[in-house]
Amino acid sequence: MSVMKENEMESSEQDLQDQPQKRRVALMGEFSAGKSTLSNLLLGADPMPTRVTATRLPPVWVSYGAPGATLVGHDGSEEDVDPAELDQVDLERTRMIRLSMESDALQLCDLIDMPGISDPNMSSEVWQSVIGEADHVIWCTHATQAWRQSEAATWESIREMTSGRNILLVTQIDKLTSQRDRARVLARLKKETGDQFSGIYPVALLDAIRAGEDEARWDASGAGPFIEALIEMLLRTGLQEDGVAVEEPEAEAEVAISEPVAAPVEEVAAVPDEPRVMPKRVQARSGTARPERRARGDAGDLQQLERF
Ligand SMILES: Nc1nc2c(ncn2[C@@H]2O[C@H](COP(=O)(O)OP(=O)(O)O)[C@@H](O)[C@H]2O)c(=O)[nH]1
Ligand SMILES: [Mg+2]
Repeated sequence: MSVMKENEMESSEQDLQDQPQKRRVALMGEFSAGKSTLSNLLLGADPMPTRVTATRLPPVWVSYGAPGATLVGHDGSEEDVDPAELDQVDLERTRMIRLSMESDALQLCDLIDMPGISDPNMSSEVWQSVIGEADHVIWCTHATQAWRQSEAATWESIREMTSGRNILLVTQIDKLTSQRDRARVLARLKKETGDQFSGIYPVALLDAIRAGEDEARWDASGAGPFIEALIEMLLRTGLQEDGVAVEEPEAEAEVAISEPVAAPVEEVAAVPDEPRVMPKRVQARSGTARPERRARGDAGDLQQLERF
């Protein structure tokens, strides 16, 4: 079930090569909301080749390719670096770090892990220069202090720059231990953000990463509905000839809001009545081998999630 047949892999790669440009997804939010943890979940590994202890990093732009690291300066200069030295990145000079790795998710999109929005040690110019290049934003808001004033204000200032389809991820939902609190936070977020996001998804990212083969834990993490929505978002967006993402009309105007994931263990204990296939990593996969190029937005047919 988990291994892609070789011909499917080739056909899937061909589809992806046909795409003029991959979508670029920026992960944004306050410091410590869970952006880097989310990137680990999506990539199936930490994109930082070594343990980088620096807490202040410029935007980290991760693309598909042989493992490597490059520093991009504000002056446009590019310098390949030893990944082990990313710790010593000079924030004054470096506009972003570009990393490449061979992760399935990166066959679908590039990921940009952005610095925290209100980090007093980092000028917002550092990330503002990069956000304009993103097509979509996954905004990570910490469940216990969700959608602070600073988040609402920053989002207001940048959302026009995105393609219009963005996701609000309510991270660290495991820290709200009652179902009632979870429902309350989600209701407030829905009210305060209106139609500014395509969907609002509560997730426990560490649980999702640690779920392993534990299906109940994976389901309880809330990661499944979020990843499905993300893939749908990526496949739905068309590109104009100039490479600018345009939105195809939405089927439903409603903002998707996933159910608050079940709180603590006793509620999770029920055996899910679902097939033994769960999304674990984002994976490009073709349904049937067809020589001609597939229509965009043909999400269910073109890609599906599969757990390794
Ligand atoms: N309990 C819990 N902790 C989390 C979750 N996601 C991230 N964390 C922890 O929160 C801290 C900040 O996460 P990080 O991804 O570094 O945040 P970033 O600053 O937004 O990149 C780390 O210690 C993570 O392990 C979660 O869903 N639940
Ligand atoms: Mg981080």
